[in-house]
Amino acid sequence: MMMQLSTACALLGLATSVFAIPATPVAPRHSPSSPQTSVIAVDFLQPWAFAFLPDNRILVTERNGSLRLVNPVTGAKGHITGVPTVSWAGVTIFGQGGLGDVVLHPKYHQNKLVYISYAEPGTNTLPPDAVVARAVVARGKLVLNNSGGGSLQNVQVIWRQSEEILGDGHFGHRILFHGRNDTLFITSGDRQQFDPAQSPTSNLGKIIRLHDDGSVPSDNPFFSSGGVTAQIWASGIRNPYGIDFDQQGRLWEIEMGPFGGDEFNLIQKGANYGWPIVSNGDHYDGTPIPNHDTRPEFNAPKVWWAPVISPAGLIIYKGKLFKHWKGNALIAGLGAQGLVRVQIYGNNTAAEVERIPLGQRIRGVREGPGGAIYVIEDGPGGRLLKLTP
Ligand SMILES: *[C@@H]1O[C@H](CO)[C@@H](O)[C@H](O)[C@H]1NC(C)=O
Ligand SMILES: *[C@@H]1O[C@H](CO)[C@@H](O)[C@H](O)[C@H]1NC(C)=O
Ligand SMILES: *[C@@H]1O[C@H](CO)[C@@H](O)[C@H](O)[C@H]1NC(C)=O
Ligand SMILES: *[C@@H]1O[C@H](CO)[C@@H](O)[C@H](O)[C@H]1NC(C)=O
Ligand SMILES: [Ca+2]
Repeated sequence: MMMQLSTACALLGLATSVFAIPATPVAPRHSPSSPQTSVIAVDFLQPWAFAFLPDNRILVTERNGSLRLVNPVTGAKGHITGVPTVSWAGVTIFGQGGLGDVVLHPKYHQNKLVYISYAEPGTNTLPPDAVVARAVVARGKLVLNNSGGGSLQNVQVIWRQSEEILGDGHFGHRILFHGRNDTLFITSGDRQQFDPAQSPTSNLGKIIRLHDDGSVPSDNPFFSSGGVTAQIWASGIRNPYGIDFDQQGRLWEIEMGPFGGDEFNLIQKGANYGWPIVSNGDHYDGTPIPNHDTRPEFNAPKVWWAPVISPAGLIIYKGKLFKHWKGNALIAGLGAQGLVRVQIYGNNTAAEVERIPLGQRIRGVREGPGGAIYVIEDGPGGRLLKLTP
């Protein structure tokens, strides 16, 4: 209305001030694609993941092995001690590893169990100073004190990647509990080794499913094979940084592709997603990789990106606050520097519908209390932000 008025005034060559301005202010309108951003806490050291406690405080992981406890009202950041020593290459934008995900057990209110993933230092020390590591998942009991800190106690590793590897790439290591029961999904990256993603005797390059204590559920697709094969839920996975269920119970995953070919996959029990035999991207040295459509026996991504978005986190939004986003995938993008919103249609189709720019590499995304969306920025000095419509 103001725009029309001033435009009319300009056209007529009149000063706006000669007109009475309506007393009722016009409410600012925010399209769903430009959410309000508020800063919850600042200055994390390469944060990677976060999880909400029932009292709305927030656990945040920092790559060097620090687990922080954030008071969302004051922004204060306490320390949670008891995280085992992690393998971390130091502050770099592109180095991977260190402390990774943090997730509460579905029955946290009874058992206070918190699950973390991290790169565990290896035992092979040649060459000297090399990073030799494997991804692991551990759980411990969270004991909080009255001064904004606490400790993880009786920490036990419940799962390990089957090989320790020289280098700090492609750990994956996101953790997701099935909402209604105590099974646990772990994304296990290929550690830049390619072929293990197709090997049934390696748990690299796989989606893993376990009970909450690390034992293997008897209804896993390859349970009767035993060993690490029994842990496998899906294979042919590259560098998976996000996993979530939708409200129909379908399991979705995102993974970083090579040069081109980031993927949004519908994960099905026992299926093979083709890495490294097929990909819609190419190797970094330019060597082509056959596209997904050349090998229909491998499940193709529902959405893929070239140029890449560098997907680093995923939720399927289930809240009511962002009315039009329910059931959408929200993907944290490092390269995309914001959120990528994907709409899922029916059983078999999905498409990107918009990008929400946030001006920084975004490492993680979670739905918080009341349906607000929280994101965490990558890198030294990363901030935890809250988005509302
Ligand atoms: C991580 O780095 C921060 C900042 O230098 C330091 O305060 C903290 O103690 C470090 N954590 C670990 C586990 O080394
Ligand atoms: C609370 O826990 C933190 C982290 O373990 C510790 O630094 C702090 O001293 C503890 N406070 C009290 C009062 O025990
Ligand atoms: C537990 O999760 C698995 C995998 O999604 C499912 O097959 C099973 O029915 C679930 N059980 C319950 C009780 O929800
Ligand atoms: C989607 O899949 C479900 C379960 O397999 C099936 O019952 C339903 O008919 C499918 N819907 C469409 C639109 O294909
Ligand atoms: Ca694939």
